[in-house]
Amino acid sequence: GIYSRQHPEVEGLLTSATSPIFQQGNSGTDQQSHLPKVTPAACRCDVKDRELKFDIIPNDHPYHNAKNPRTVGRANEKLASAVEEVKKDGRTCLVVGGDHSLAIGSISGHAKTEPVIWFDAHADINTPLTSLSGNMHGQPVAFLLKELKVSGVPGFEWLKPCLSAEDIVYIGLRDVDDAEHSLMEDTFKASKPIHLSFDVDGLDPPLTPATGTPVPGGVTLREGIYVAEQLYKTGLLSAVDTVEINPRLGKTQEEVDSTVNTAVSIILSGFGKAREGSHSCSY
Ligand code: 6HN
Ligand code: MN
Ligand code: MN
Ligand code: MN
Repeated sequence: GIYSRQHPEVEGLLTSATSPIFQQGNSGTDQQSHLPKVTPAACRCDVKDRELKFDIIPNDHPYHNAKNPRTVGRANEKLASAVEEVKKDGRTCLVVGGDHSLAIGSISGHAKTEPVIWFDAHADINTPLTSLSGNMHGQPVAFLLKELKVSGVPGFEWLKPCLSAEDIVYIGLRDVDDAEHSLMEDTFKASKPIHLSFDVDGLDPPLTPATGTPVPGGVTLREGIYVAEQLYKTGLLSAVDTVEINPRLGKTQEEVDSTVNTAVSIILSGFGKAREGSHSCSY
């Protein structure tokens, strides 16, 4: 049965209840946390709780466009050691936080950190020089990347960037600043040819009814097209499979047509069809 496997031992680090600096947007307000407690019964895991407390450093003046650098930097230093301890213990580490700037400490403390899946509407790759908001939650990826060489930020003397651009996969991006876009184009220069093996059953079943092993809860057409468009834009897409399209399994002509049309739209996007209209430059 699905419960027969070993359930992980988890250590939960709660960073936000008493840590205003890790609340959404480093607002500095002292709200109470309403986060539910992770209980062993809820997930059948052996859960060990730990709460981290952080100091607010007075007179924490901005460093270029990085707000509260010393407070955020030292809090992350503490978080990094805590995560390191959890991993030394062989447990799975769950950090429950507020502000995404905590990823600097969490990812650095987790020594084996590649690959990182950054699931976010935002790229969080602003540097203290490019950020328009000054918010640290828009900058953690830049602090972590070796390529971007962010240095000299007070509070972050301890930090050694531990990620390479090839170690990060972004999912969900839909609000990227202009400066972030340029940073990403310069940084994420993939160099190897890419092979896309696209099984249409990765999409949500109503999109491709004429396929053999549909599974509910798939990717939307918009998301699928986006993936294909982005791969095209890398200029490195050198082979594409589109598979599991089986017209014989369509119950009506309409089901066959919609399956084929979906596959065709994915293929077209992978080969350069842009929804905003085709033009000569790729951006
Ligand atoms: N997040 N790009 C914007 C900024 O302020 O740098 C938004 C960042 C959002 C950060 O995902 O928590
Ligand atoms: Mn945030
Ligand atoms: Mn984020
Ligand atoms: Mn975000």
